[in-house]
Amino acid sequence: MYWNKPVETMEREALEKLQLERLQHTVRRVYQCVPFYRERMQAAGVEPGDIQSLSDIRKLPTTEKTDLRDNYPFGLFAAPQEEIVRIHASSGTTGKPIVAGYTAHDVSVWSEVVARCLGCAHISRDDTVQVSYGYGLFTGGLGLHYGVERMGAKAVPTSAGNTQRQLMLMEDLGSTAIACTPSYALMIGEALRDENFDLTRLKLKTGIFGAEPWTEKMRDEIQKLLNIKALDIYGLTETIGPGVAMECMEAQNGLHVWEDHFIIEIIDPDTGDEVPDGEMGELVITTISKEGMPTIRYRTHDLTAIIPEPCACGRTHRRIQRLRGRTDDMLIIRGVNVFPSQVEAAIVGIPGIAPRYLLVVDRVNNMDVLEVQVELAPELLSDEVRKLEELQRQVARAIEQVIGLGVNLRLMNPGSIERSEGKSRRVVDKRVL
Ligand code: DLL
Repeated sequence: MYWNKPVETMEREALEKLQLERLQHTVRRVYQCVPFYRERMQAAGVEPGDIQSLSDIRKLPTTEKTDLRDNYPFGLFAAPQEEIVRIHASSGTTGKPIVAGYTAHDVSVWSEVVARCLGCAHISRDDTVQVSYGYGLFTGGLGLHYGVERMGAKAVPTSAGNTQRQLMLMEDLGSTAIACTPSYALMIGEALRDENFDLTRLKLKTGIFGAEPWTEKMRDEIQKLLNIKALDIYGLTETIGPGVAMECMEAQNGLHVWEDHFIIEIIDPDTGDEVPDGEMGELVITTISKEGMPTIRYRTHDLTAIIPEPCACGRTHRRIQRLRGRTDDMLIIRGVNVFPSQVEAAIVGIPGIAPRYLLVVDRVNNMDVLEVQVELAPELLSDEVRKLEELQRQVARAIEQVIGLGVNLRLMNPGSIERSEGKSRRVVDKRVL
């Protein structure tokens, strides 16, 4: 189901022509309006007129989160303040957040791309979408909300939190879809399971989950607990918010990037060189239709790969693989790279274990130690020491096999790892380097 079929199925050649026009326009705009970009481009010896083809994008300097921090709050805005109608913010690298500004046109583009994402999830005007992402400076709530309204479906702006109330409204209002973080979806699913809730009382059929990394195993778990189809949505404040890319129902494999608004590159995070299609690297995004705060070659620190093959759904916009983690949440423990999502993949599905975990990294006698805390599932709580010891060994082995590193495993009582209604905290790094 397409929201905007002509654009979503556009011939590649026409799409690339449009991309180039919009790229040239955006580069001229930031060169004229944003001293930061002009200075960076001058330092790199490049002018707007040098962008003659899409591959010329590589002549442009990249941008980092620290550039947003250094130009806090409005330094990267490319539209006059009186044209800005919305501000959002997200956590920065220090105490101050990073800020994004939107013109009315930007809000409209954003609603359009989110409406396309909803179409990917087969949501239509007949649907009631419970928006359980946080409303506020975070882009999740309002981003989804505007997309739902643009489509003409019904938005229920519950925001995150108060799970019992979410469930009551879900049943009473007949929500057919929910949009929230995958970890909150799990929390809701667990609440349903714990109450032996009869799922036939709900009309829920689809979930639109993103804002944090998750895994296929977690998808299976959520789909089972809520009896829905769970789809992945991606985006970041710096480039617009949710709606940069979305999985389609047909393939449930990779996220279509709306390439008429965003140009993507995948680079080697160490060298900055482009990597071939299909290879994992860091996603770099250039916004080509934003006015308020365009971002040029923004280094997301998100790891993914381009899926070059056409998709069964007929959309021509290329897909990226499910986001694998961030280059900067990667832990280096005794020289080994460890991703929290690897631990998750190892533990989800082990009988007796809940999909809740926390990595605690410390340095003892100059040696990195990794403690993994994992929650026992409520139904399998056994006080038989022998059984628990066996389970502990089994879980530790499963993790060690995936990450290639010995771990101290702590089985935790059900419910004892901090719950989150937004993004979960998966790592506590106590090392002082
Ligand atoms: O999380 C925007 C968003 C809201 C996306 C709702 C999807 C749904 P930020 O707070 O700026 O924006 O965080 C952006 O979150 O660089 C990724 O590291 C991570 N992220 C977002 N979506 C996904 C996803 C929103 N589907 C950062 N899978 C990004 C993995 C994701 N990571």
